[in-house]
Amino acid sequence: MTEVMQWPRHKPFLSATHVNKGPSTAIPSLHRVLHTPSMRTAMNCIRNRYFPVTTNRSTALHTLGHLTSVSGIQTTTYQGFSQPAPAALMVTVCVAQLYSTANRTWKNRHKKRVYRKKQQQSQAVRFVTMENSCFSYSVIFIITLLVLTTMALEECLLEQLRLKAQVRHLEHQTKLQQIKIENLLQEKELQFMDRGDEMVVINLGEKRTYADCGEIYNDGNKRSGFYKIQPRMSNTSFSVFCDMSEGGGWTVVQRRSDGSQDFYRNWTDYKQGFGDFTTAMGEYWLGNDKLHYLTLQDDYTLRIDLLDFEGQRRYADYKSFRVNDEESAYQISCGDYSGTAGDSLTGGFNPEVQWWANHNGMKFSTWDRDNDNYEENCAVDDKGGWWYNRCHSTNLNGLYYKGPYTSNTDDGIVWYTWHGWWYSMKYVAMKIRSANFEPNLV
Ligand SMILES: [Ca+2]
Repeated sequence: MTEVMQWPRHKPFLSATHVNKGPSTAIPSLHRVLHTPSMRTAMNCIRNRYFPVTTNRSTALHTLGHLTSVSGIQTTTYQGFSQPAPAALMVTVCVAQLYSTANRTWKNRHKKRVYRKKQQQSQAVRFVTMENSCFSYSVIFIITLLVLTTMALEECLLEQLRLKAQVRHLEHQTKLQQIKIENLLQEKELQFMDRGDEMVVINLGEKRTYADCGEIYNDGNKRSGFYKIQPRMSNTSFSVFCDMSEGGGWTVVQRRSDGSQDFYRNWTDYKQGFGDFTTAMGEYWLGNDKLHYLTLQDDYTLRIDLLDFEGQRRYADYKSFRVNDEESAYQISCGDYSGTAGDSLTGGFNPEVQWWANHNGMKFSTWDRDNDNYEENCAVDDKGGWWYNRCHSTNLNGLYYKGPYTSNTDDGIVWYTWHGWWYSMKYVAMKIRSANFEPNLV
């Protein structure tokens, strides 16, 4: 009996489950339907022969047409079939259905892959977008930062300019105030000189001994005038003019103001001191012994005030001023210069002239005691008592001329670095104050 193949019509070739699970599950299902060995052989043959790489339905249908035309295969391969051509057609349809299903599954998978790829691309795009956003935000942030920094710098520059302008304004104000102070001081000096005849002896009694005018000032006595002082090494007290201006506490050791006193004197006069110790502008020399006792007790600063006949004032300061004792012929020593009149006392204005113009380290000379470096007697030539060298660049105890003068020698009241040798000062005061002096302003 020839076996006739009956197709199980109550079942579809492929269930939805098989379709969902793809070709790998669909193929065994087909095998269950076509379970005979001969059918399996025939199917394998057809699949290997005609569908090695078939991927779509149109190719399968094309193959179907081809198969129906090759009945030779059907008669040789499917010998058990009574109607070989329809059997081959059924197998072909079955296979075509199988590959169509597989193709759909593949397409679904392909769609999924495409979808996933799109999703990945979309994610990539999102990532790129995010990256771009981050970059944009960074650029905006940097630009904002730069703008803010620039603004801050501009503000700084403006502030700097404003402060500079303020400083210039303050400097200008300070200069104006300094000029005002100088004018006031000059007025005060002129007023002071106008009352030159006034008696200004101030008696503080015997309750306390003062070593110098600084102590008197800091004891509450702020008025300039003659006071009694007694340096610590001195056996006696004496009267001296205390200049309480320019910070106060200045002990005046020499003064020239009007030429009323004779300064061409001997050694003893200069040793003991001479002149007017009562009137406000009295001329005097305090005395070399007193100078020695005063400068022995502390580190003193010497200030020399100068006034010319044009009303101009200048000064010269010397640190560490000291006068030795009589055995050393009242040898002078002084330190660094500062001031506006130039350094005439130590010849610092020209190193080449120091060998003869420097008074620092010189002994005191008078017409009757020659201690200078000159072959003759400078005190005689220049009509004063002084720390002559060979002979001088300042001669503050010289003759009182009224400004420019002519003479055989430079014997006027000379301060070379201001007016040269041929000009005599209107007013001179040599005054000293302790370098440690601190004014008590109460
Ligand atoms: Ca000499």
